[in-house]
Amino acid sequence: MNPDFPLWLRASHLLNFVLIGIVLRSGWEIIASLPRLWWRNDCKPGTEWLKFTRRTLSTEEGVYTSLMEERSVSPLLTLPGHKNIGLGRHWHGLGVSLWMLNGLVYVVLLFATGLWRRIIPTSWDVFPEAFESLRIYLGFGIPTVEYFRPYDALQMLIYTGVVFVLAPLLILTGIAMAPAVRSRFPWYVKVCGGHQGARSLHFIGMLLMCVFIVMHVGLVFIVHAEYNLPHMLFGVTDTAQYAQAFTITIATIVVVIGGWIALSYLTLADRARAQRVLVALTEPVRKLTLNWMKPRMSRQSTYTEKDISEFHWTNGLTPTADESTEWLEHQANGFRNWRLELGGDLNGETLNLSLEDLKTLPQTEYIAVHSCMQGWSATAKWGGVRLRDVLALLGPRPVDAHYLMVTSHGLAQEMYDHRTREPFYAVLSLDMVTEDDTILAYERNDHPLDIHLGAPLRLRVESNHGYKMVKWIKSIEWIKDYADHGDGRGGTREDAALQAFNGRI
Ligand SMILES: Nc1nc2c(c(=O)[nH]1)N[C@H]1C(S)=C(S)[C@@H](COP(=O)(O)O)O[C@H]1N2
Ligand SMILES: [Mo]
Repeated sequence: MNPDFPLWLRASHLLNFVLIGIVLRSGWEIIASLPRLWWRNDCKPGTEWLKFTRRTLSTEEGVYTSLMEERSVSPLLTLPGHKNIGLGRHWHGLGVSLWMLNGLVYVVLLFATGLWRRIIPTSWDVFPEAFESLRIYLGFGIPTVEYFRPYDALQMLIYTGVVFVLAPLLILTGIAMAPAVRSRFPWYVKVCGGHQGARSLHFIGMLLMCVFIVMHVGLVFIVHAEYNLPHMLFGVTDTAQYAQAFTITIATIVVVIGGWIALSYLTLADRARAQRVLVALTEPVRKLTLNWMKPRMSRQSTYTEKDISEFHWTNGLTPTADESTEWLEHQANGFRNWRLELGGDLNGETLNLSLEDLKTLPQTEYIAVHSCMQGWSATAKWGGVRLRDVLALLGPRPVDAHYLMVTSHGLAQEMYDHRTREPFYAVLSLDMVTEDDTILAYERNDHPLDIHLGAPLRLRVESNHGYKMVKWIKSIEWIKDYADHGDGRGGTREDAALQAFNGRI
């Protein structure tokens, strides 16, 4: 007998269950890193439409950092749990990639086998019929088994909605939050309601998906389970196999949930290993999708003065006396004696450039959206000099120079292994170094850079999240390989297992 539910359908259904758990749990880790949701792009505290924190924040810029907002969630709930947004993001990337691949295979086979006719309604009758089912459910009744062929009208509508509307909505709004996408296709992010619109819609989509999952799983056990479960497990309706199907279903659910939780603890047991493995697994996907997206100057005309935010979040606080007396002296002096140390050992010589020196180079200015990987965003006008123009002062790039390292006067907010705090740094690939919108900014919104935003000079890399954009720059050096610096992962945030080198997502 030909099963109603072929093996591929049952397999992809099971895989979907495993993967959606990874996607949801890692998504919750990400939202826990900044449990506030906005529609407005400037993310001003107090303008959230939803928040999962009681703390009220002042609207004075630069007195707290977004990292302080990160919440620790139990590993039983999120992946991996305990304030690990970076690893959560890696899991999200891996989970989503596999989930989309599985979904693609499912949809292709659905059409190839003609089974799409069972879930996509082809007649308007589906609406009155679905309404009738709904009426029965609302009266705490259950439509008789003849309604299900194998799905009833209400199921068809909901499955079609989940597969062809909700899932694409989640995918499209997820993509809109990648800075690589924003700097290449800014109009697309605007269509999604900006970074915060996309983020909020993504969140609402997630909620709808959760409601669907709870109802779907619940109803499988309530509505004609003696038909459903054997169908789902063995592909045929054989009510004699109900007990067996029931046992296997419950056991599978328990094993999968146990597996999700085990992934959390496995990840937390060795975070550096987890980062290594996850980055290696997701690298091909990033190469295929994001890395070819070269930023386009068109972005500069996409945002106008009107878009400039009232409020700009801060990450990393102004250096204090225990961090850098040197920077404090420069600040007291109006940065007259401040010098950018440009070059590094690999270059042989080091140039010491004053702000005035930098200002003699061609100036560039644009309006761009800043996004922090934690989720907030802000639009500002940045003015400064292109990084590539500054590097040109050094002459040709040393042959061994494959990366550029930018180091701050300020220290990392905290070290992931609680050792003494070290200077904040970031490493850029040659691609990023040469992009039009990779600049050393000395102005924001036509004013000299504010103290908390990195005065006198900060990096802007518009094709990436904020964690690359070193503030209070001290030095810029050519280096051979980032493996030889810090913990060898390409920056303070990467070292803390927060990001993949050049994640751009
Ligand atoms: N020196 C230093 N630079 C830094 C950081 C930091 O902690 N220290 N945080 C980075 C991160 S994660 C972000 S999102 C941006 C925030 O920039 P803003 O404070 O100007 O908004 O700064 C980046 N540059
Ligand atoms: Mo950030």
